[in-house]
Amino acid sequence: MMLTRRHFTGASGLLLAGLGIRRPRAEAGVVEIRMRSDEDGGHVGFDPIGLLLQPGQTVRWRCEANYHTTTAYHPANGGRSLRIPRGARPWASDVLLPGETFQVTFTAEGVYDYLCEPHEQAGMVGRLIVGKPTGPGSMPFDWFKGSAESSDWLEVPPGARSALPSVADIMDRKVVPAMGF
Ligand SMILES: [Cu+2]
Repeated sequence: MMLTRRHFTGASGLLLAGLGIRRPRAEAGVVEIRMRSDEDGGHVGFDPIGLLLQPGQTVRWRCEANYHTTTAYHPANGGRSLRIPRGARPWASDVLLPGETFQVTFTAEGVYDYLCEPHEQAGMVGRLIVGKPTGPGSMPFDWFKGSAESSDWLEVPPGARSALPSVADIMDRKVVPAMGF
């Protein structure tokens, strides 16, 4: 998995807008997920919230408003429970401000659940499926209970659980847009 941190693209976007050139949404093989917020920050989310990818594709998260992170559910990220494929490298962006991006290239097949640190409790979470819907992310939220190695892992909070689209919904629709924007 390849990580690229904090690209600031606001200036080039303004420059291109000034020249009357429309910047392409993303290059081939790169899929964008918008990190959204309404004006008062009362409603936030990843858009799309659910996405089916092929191995080798890159996701680029782009902060559009407010401030956000993209952070994998993984013990390395604050002791959270493992909800990405075993052996896949966990990611955790810094806080991204409007115009900033963070990208990850996905190779291992399976389900990847992730969150926004400031807004996890508010239900700002997302689910990616790379190829086949397998691995810890495809299992119930309490799958790790009863094992010694995972006794101190944190469960996904209720507000985040209820916000995540189902695996079946993502496999069926391929792109699940955020609601309410
Ligand atoms: Cu957020």
